[in-house]
Amino acid sequence: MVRAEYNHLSKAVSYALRHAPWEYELELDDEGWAPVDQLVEALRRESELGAVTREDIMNMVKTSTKRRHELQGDRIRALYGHSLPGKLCKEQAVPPVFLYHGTARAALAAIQERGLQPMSRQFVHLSADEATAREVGFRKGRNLVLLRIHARQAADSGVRFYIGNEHVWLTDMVPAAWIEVLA
Ligand code: HQG
Repeated sequence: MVRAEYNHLSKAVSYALRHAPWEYELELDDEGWAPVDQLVEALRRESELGAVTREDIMNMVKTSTKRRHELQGDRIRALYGHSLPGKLCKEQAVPPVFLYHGTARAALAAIQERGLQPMSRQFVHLSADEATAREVGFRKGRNLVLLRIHARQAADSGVRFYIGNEHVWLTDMVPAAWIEVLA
């Protein structure tokens, strides 16, 4: 597989590990891990990627800038983004003072009323910095709103936070009281 195909591979791996492991006959444990060999076999069988190898997966994970996946020994997992039923066990962590969330301005009124909700995913996704939050928000359209989350105060009041990767934090939900509209 050539490097130009890694983006396609990353999306296929994300789909299998975040959303539909059963389509690939993959068994995830309660932290979202699956055996790499099982994933390779399943991708060969089920996707249009052709002859995916273990080395392709390892190179894709190593060179990806978004760090969507983590490899450990013979296993692999998605670090965030899951929509599977049955919430994964994530390790709780103390968040920085502020985290950020970029989203469509059209969602603002509902967010101010109900807080940030996980919607179709297991967790609400927050960004460690404003630039990342902007990128995330732009996926929802050009008219974006940037929110600053008073994460440490929220944590002190009992909201649980978890690390996705160095750019992505996860939480169960963020009450409106901890959400500040920046721009
Ligand atoms: C919005 C990508 C109305 C929320 C990204 C968001 C990220 C509400 C949308 C990762 C709401 C859910 C996740 C409420 C939240 N009322 N709308 N009460 N509460 N929302 O895609 O955070 O490229 O599930 O603002 O980079 O946009 O796939 O979440 O707009 O890290 O690796 O509901 O996915 O990563 O949208 O993105 P999403 P997200 P990958």
